[in-house]
Amino acid sequence: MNAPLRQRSACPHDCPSTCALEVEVADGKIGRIRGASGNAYTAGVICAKVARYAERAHHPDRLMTPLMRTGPKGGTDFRPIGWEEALDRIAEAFLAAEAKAGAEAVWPYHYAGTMGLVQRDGIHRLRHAKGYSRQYDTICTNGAWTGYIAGTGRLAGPDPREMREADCLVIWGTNAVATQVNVMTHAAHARKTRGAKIVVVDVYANDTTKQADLALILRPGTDAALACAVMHVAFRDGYADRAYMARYADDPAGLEAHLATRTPEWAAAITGLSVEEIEAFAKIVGTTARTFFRLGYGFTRQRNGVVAMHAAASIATVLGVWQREGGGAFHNNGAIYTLDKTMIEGTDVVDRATRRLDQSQIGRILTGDAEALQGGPEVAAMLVQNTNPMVVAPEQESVRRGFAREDLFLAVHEQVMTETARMADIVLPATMFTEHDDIYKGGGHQYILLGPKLVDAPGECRENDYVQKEIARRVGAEHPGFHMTPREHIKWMLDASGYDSAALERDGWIDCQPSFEEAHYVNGFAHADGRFHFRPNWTATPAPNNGPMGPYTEMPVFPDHWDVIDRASEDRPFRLVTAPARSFLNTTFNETPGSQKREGAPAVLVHPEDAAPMGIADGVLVRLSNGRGAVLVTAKLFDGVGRGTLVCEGLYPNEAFVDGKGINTLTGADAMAPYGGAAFHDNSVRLERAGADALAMVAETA
Ligand SMILES: Nc1nc2c(c(=O)[nH]1)N[C@H]1C(S)=C(S)[C@@H](COP(=O)(O)OP(=O)(O)OC[C@H]3O[C@@H](n4cnc5c(=O)[nH]c(N)nc54)[C@H](O)[C@@H]3O)O[C@H]1N2
Ligand SMILES: Nc1nc2c(c(=O)[nH]1)N[C@H]1C(S)=C(S)[C@@H](COP(=O)(O)OP(=O)(O)OC[C@H]3O[C@@H](n4cnc5c(=O)[nH]c(N)nc54)[C@H](O)[C@@H]3O)O[C@H]1N2
Ligand code: SF4
Ligand SMILES: [Mo]
Repeated sequence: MNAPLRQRSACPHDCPSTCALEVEVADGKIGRIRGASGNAYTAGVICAKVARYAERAHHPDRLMTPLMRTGPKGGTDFRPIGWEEALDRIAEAFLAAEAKAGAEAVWPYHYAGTMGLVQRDGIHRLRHAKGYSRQYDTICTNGAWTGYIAGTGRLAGPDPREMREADCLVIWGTNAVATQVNVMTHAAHARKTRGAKIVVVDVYANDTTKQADLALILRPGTDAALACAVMHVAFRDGYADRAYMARYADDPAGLEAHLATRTPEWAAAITGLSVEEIEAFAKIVGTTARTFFRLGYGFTRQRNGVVAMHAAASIATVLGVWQREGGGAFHNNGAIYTLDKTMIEGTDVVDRATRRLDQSQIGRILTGDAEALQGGPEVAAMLVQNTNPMVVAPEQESVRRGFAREDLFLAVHEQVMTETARMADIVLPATMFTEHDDIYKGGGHQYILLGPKLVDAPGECRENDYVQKEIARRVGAEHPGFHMTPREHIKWMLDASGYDSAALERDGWIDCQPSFEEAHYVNGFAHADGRFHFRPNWTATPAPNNGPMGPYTEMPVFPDHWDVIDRASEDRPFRLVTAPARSFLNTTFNETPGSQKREGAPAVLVHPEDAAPMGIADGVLVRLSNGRGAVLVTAKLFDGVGRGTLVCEGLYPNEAFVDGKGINTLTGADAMAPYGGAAFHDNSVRLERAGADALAMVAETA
């Protein structure tokens, strides 16, 4: 074997860190992967699951040839077919669906299995060129982005590398150790070099709270109450920067008056925190000039999550910390790149009158819900790339029924045989990131990165771009973008957007960090009036929108506890959070031995004092249920969850559960106000010991 070469790449996965990588390559195969030390955000550190990527790339169960289903949907009976036949069959089904009910009967469905702009977003070109149904992306970012933009006017903030220069870092609603490890690299640096304090706000003790000087474990969906109390104390105790607000905020006097009754006592009753904890938090952030709020997604996956994000970001404005290096509130840098995606996405041929179906409501859509279908035809044919909705989408009972429809034609392009692929009529084998060319941009940092093809694809695996183009050719979709290679797409986009494509080839990344003044809103916030909005015009937020939707007319005027969460009740006394697992990335890595070993079997964390009166011991099988369905899972007693809170980490395969029903059986697809989004961590449930029938089922499978 030849000595491995270290090649530059970028992590393709759906993670705010978008790490710059060095990949060992020898004899046409990838080996160990490391973080690029020359990249100032990655700083040589990556997560364990990607470090051992070779496990995934060389997995014996990787899909290697196109397959056609020969047995019932959801089963394991498939036979290999050639690419030509597979693509012909897909095109035939798409043309038939179009002939029968119009192009909107075809719904290309995708998400972020790869975040590469060419391989992920090229599916839009096919969609727009044909007038197929559009997709409204609601499964992940909507709530968080809308809440942040409502305040600042723009999805961008202080240079995330400034976390190193902070004296207090507030990690709010993100389990960064698990979901974006690089935040912790910079936090640890600030602690070591400056003695920075780390505060973590979450609903249970996890690997990130372990790193905290102050860990605030609150009730799910109550973050805005905490934020209000912190701002109340800031006004009360003189931490509020009135001069800053006079220059940079819309209505500080109105906010102060509104907060008069939002005392720590008031917030303690809502959040379950003690008054002392709230006072201590307010004092730390109020007396530390360089306080950096790193706001995550987790706390926005609540029905009031948009309001919570806006409330948390508002603290930075009340304190005036935006002005300083190492200060401000950061969530995501999506707005800094302004890339021209005309050729990749075919944005020049999009017809905005074409319906835009809500990604999270795929269950309702596939089961014929008229409202979800927006009055249009039934979905009759789909191409799925980069996503595993049979596990990740809410309201699984209807998702399963929808995918089981005999009259639905489904093509799934995948790297492994997911539960979604098993529902397909045609399965196509996909390349992994080291096997194709692509370009990436960081959400949690400020780089554009190149991920070049490093090795040949195994078997007959082909890239997304190929599938998009070959279907396009067969269904008569026209666009110049179909005649460009991925490399040509990358160059065209960079040239059209004013970036130096040669520099990207040479250096592997481009640092796109805006100036300090712009990133810290020194010349004003991004709203027309140049001010941070404490009282947002919720339905004018420049977020991508289908809306407004959800109970948006009832949104509070100022930051407040908005009680629209799925409240605990006598019938459903527990609040279930479906937090991420450290060694899976959504369902990606479900199949790799290293991740399987670390995560074991699904379990629900229950506070011992909640469990005891119900006779629930550690390791017993319990039943979680609500109006949407029921899940059987093992209880794990843990005093790091609050009373009344349950946490089920991870997106395990459904089949990892005793009766094959995964955690998203319990989550809802109703749209969060004002622009939609799925509230994955916002579920009231009933908890009980599993009945005799369930235990018999376990005995049978044992
Ligand atoms: N290892 C790993 N990494 C991942 C992922 C993964 O599944 N596994 N997923 C990737 C994806 S797609 C995304 S979008 C990001 C998301 O990454 P994050 O921004 O970290 O968001 P979440 O993973 O949804 O949840 C983070 C934390 O929010 C907490 N939380 C839930 N409800 C509340 C609440 O009401 N208040 C507060 N304060 N906290 C709450 C959860 O307990 C959890 O610890 O991570 C990415 N990275
Ligand atoms: N209960 C609960 N559910 C959740 C969440 C939660 O916190 N709790 N989080 C939600 C969030 S934030 C998100 S973003 C969604 C994510 O949900 P998904 O986007 O469905 O994420 P994955 O499950 O990782 O599935 C991605 C799939 O893409 C495939 N893939 C990767 N690269 C390529 C490629 O180049 N080509 C092709 N064709 N396929 C590829 C992978 O093999 C994998 O099966 O899940 C959501 N679901
Ligand atoms: S931390 Fe995130 S971006 Fe970095 S290697 Fe792991 S999954 Fe990829
Ligand atoms: Mo996500």
